Amino acid sequence: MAKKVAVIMGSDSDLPVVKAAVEKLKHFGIPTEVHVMSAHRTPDAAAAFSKQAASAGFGVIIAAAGKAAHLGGVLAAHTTLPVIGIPIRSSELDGLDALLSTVQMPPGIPVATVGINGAANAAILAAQMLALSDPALADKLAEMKADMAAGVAKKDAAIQEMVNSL
Ligand code: RP5
Repeated sequence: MAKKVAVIMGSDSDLPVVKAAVEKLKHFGIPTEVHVMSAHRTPDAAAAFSKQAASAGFGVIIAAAGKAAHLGGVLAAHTTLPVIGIPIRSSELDGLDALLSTVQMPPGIPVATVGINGAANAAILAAQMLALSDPALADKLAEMKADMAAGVAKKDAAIQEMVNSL
């Protein structure tokens, strides 16, 4: 059975950013669950979710949080599933606080951290992890890369045309 992805965010105020990850996962046809859980406000719920995630059929956990963003680390502490962190820009420090809190994990408990507000990349990385054992998903990712390359080639052709007309 296809593995699910859990998208956990520290607050519903993170949703406008996190939505891009959910949309991308749905685009790939990956079964996805989305929850609000906080490392600080609901630490027991976050730990309990992470502990049962593997047996509940999840293959990857995405954790999105802002400010002193410990959610990815707390979830990673309680599972051997890969955890991808999205640092959210929700503070006076423009997300640098969340980036460092998410990425600077001690040895033994990695959180694969994407850029600040990098929700789409988190979803693509999760898809790439699941694609290791899902050839159909790997095909969809290859198709996405081919579409991107075609898009760049089209832009390059337009630039050539514009430059030649100068
Ligand atoms: C973090 O604090 C959340 O992930 C959010 O980015 C930030 C602010 O949360 P709210 O006060 O908007 O609920 O834990």
